[in-house]
Amino acid sequence: MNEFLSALPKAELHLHIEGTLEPELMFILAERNRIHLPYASPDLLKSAYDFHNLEQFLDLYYQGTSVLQTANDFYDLAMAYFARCDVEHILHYEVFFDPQAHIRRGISMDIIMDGLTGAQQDAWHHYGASSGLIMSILRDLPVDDALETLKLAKPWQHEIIGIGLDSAEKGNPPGKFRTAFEIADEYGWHRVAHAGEEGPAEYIWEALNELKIRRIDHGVRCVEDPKLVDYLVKHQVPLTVCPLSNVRLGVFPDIAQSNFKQLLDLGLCVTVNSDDPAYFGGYLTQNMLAIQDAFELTQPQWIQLTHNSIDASFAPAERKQALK
Ligand code: ES4
Ligand code: ZN
Repeated sequence: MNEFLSALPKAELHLHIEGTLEPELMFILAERNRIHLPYASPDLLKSAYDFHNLEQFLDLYYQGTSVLQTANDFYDLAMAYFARCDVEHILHYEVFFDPQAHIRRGISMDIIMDGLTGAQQDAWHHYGASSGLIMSILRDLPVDDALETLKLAKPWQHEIIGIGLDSAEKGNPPGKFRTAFEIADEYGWHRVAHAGEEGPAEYIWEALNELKIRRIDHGVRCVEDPKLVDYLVKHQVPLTVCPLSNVRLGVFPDIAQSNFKQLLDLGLCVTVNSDDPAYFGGYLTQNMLAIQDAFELTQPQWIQLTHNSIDASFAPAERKQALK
């Protein structure tokens, strides 16, 4: 089964590029940019990853971004993940990036986009992998900050495929960003949002109704509202579920006690993803293996799950066909 899962052609739809920053690369970039890290080695840094919920994790995650200074840094960050995808037979990826986390440190949109789009082009040429960039809005910052970021992204309108909504969910309901999502719609972007990770099922409704999203990131708390489950099943709204993330952030005590199997059995359009693999203990295949350990799915179920990811992607129809 391990070999079967490794060899399956895969797509990944919920991945924060800043969350792929491995301690080793963080040290290399820190040295290159003469930035002091308060740890003596990558191993000591990793052992300081002591978080138990989303807020604690996000503090470390934003701290880690300080080493990303030049377009070359963003290129190296993305290329390390893309190379990893090649090894794992991940042939299509839709990657979140958090411009606000960089702009507030004085890094321009051009630096970020030059690096990321350069890596995308090379991934296509070297690995034959297709990809898209989803600009994610930090929901714990003011709406005006989001609107300003959208203005800065306008020159890159055609290099970006979608808008997302991430960061601290509780107390930051999706509806607050309605205008931002309307502008993204005018840019021709797809719309997704983190909802129902730590926040209630109500936030999923709000993201669907007010932000007009097409795909829900996480969404695992949908089971708390049977009417919502009915709606999601009926319309086959995809959920980008991140099993190891959910355990590391305390959404579930462990994979076996997560509701992954329940979501599948309810007939929801589930996809498996890695979220922030450098922090949560595994890339996509590792997430699939963890699910397999806990729930012993069949090969047809896994084929269905990988097809769900391909179908739920924003790749053109011909590309989806080629991926299956
Ligand atoms: C995130 Cl797991 C998660 N949730 C919300 N925002 C995020 N940003 C990066 N990882
Ligand atoms: Zn996420």
